[in-house]
Amino acid sequence: MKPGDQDILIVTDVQYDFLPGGALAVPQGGEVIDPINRLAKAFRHVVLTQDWHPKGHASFASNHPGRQPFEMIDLHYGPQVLWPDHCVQSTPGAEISRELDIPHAQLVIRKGYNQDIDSYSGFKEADRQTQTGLAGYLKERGFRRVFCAGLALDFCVAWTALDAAAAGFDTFLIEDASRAIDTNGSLVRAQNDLSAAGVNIIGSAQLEGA
Ligand code: VGL
Ligand code: ZN
Repeated sequence: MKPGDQDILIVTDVQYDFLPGGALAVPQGGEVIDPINRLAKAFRHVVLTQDWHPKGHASFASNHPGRQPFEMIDLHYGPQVLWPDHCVQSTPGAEISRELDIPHAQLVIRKGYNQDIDSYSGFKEADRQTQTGLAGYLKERGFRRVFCAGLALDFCVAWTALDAAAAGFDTFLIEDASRAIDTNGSLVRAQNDLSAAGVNIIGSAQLEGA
């Protein structure tokens, strides 16, 4: 496949808190940077997402007395994994890695900024109602195919890909340019959901120029 003008690469959450030493470090998370930099050169069109929570966000275990990170809780919109505090607005951990070499990225979509709603997906928040506006942006610009990579494969990359497919885009997840958290079966669940939704799992070698 050769990326063209109707194709967009969405690079998800390559932020210090998800990288080695970060508050919610994804195992081998740093290994996505080289493949993503290579991929990005093959795409004329790239957007980035940035997890961007207010202090005391509803998804933080620290906000729920007696609860621990990686436990489940019920929030007003349904079940929610509790996380260590991460990607707090304007903190160093929320910064996008300076090792990403994508000067031509066209948009950074911030998500998870509503105090009471998490947002794994770059398209729709965890209440499954609130839109970020990304689908409208991509449609208005005439994109047809969406290619997803980044952190974490089983949360923000998977949910972004699932919502891209649901919004009608032909959707691809680039496996070697993504890494998973894999907590309580989340990776297998994500893989099942992705295949049920018709998301194509590919390797970056299948993309010409990457
Ligand atoms: C993410 C958990 C919480 C992600 C973000 O980027 O996959 N995971 N917030
Ligand atoms: Zn988050």
